[in-house]
Amino acid sequence: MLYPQTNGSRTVLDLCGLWEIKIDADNSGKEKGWNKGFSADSQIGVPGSWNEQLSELGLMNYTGKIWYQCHFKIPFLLSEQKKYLRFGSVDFSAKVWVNGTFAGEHHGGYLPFELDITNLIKTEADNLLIVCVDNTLTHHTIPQGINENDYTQFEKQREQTYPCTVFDFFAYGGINRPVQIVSVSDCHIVDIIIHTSIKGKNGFVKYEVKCNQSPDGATLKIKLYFKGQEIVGTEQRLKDKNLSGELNIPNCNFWCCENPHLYQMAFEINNEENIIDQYQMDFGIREIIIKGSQLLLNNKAVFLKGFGKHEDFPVIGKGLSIPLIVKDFQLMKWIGANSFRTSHYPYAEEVMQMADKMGFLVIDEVPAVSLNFKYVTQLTLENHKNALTELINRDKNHPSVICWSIGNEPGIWGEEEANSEKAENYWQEIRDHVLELDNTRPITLPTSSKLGIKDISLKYSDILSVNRYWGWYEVPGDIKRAGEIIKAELENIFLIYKKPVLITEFGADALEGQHETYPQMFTEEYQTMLIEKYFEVIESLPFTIGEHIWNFADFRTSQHHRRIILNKKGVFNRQRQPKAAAFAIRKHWLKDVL
Ligand code: GCB
Repeated sequence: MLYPQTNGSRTVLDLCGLWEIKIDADNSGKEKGWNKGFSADSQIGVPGSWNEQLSELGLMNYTGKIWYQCHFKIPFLLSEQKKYLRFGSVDFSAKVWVNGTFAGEHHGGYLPFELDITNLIKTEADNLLIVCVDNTLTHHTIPQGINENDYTQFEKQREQTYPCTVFDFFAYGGINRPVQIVSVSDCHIVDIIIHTSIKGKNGFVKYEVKCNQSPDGATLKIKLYFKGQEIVGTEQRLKDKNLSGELNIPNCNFWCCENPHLYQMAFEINNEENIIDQYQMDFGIREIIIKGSQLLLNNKAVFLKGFGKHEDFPVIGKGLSIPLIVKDFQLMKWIGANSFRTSHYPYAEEVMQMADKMGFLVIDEVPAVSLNFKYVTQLTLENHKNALTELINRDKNHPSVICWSIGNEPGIWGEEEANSEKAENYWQEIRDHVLELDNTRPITLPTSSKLGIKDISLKYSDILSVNRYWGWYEVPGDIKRAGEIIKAELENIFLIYKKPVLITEFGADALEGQHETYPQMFTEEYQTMLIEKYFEVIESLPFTIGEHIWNFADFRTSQHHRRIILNKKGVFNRQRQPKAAAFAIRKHWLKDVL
């Protein structure tokens, strides 16, 4: 899916701002005709989660439907064009009406979708857009939901959170990313797929352009630029709706962390003298492969230094904030990181653009977090595959994306179904699905210590990702012992699977201002010492390809006795101020340059 862009033939209209909402606690909105308009309970900022914005209305822990409405007008000049209504993400499902007529629906959060509304809008008058947002999760959704009875059934009452979630982050609801109308010519480019490879100093760019039509006499022009200079160009007849080719760039400037060179590719559909459609995109030329136990970027081994993160900030929840994205990247550069994982769901498109521009390597994760295989059905599988299709469709052209993460910690309660034949078939099918969509990037599936080295999901990973909390949940307070255990465990994992090992999570909660002279959990010193111990172990093992600390910043979770409002494993607090660990990490990761 293309990122929206305004140019000579495309216009993006922004519908963000103040919208109105009506809370549908008894699920009667449709019956009452709210799809045709309603008298509002409140205003709401879009994009932005409803929870903290409207906690005074009782929405902090609200689970269910909320109806959104806004009015918009379309410039008369665009009346001849096709119009798509595009949502960056609605968490977790949306039903949409335009001027009272049903326009479509989308299930699954954190990913964009668009609806063709050309025939539903009026160019001469006001238009009414209604969206019914539902943040309910079930056993079959991705991420999976959980209810009170499940805890009882598993005798896990002490694990129960409020609101109930199987995962350790807050399930913020709402229209969390921008809403836009993309106006394009009748004949237009629908998608572009780019695959790059390198040989010596040459870069190779394979492209595939998908159009919605192939009018007689139309051609597609492609030009490739570097720093404003045209490098190569080609023009082909648009005989078919799909067109592909390859460009060779001698003396190519490869994309890498230190020099994230970006080329621009400009596409243009022409019909005799007229330009019908245009699209321009940035991309990087690089190659990522696994060789033995190493991860090679442009034939050079890379070691991943970074974090698992979250999209989470006071008031906006999971709502898009561009300044926050900029700040987080500045902090990641400051601390010496070169990579991160989009734990546990796809992040905003602007995050991926920043990663491309700033040379970060991204493990891009689908929101299949803590799948409980007791409840997994064919429908779960379909939803999971669908989320992967949408993720890969959205992020396939980013040079920063080096790996697809197909989930996180299945079998979180150690249930036997997680290591069953059913689970094996499931992950095989998911893996095949990803490879069908993109076989140019490795696949991973971070595992937890619950099933340990016996976790069958390790079989379905090209990179063995392990989340481990020795020194925290297990052997709490004993950093020395934690170091010994993690070392032995990593050695065993490598011995069995002989694939590169990445520690995707390790860390400790730390309350800013808590100090001690001896190793005391929750102090800033304990967090620092534990992270340093893991660095020492990980970096002593030749088959490891990186260390991702959990977490970049403190983040909100559902209520549970284990959490003091936030998960405090951030090396920055929720406001992005550094804890003591941040300085120690910076000193370590930047030891060659500081
Ligand atoms: C994990 C999960 C992550 C949690 C973390 C923790 O293993 O992957 O979502 O937040 O542990 O802090 O407990």
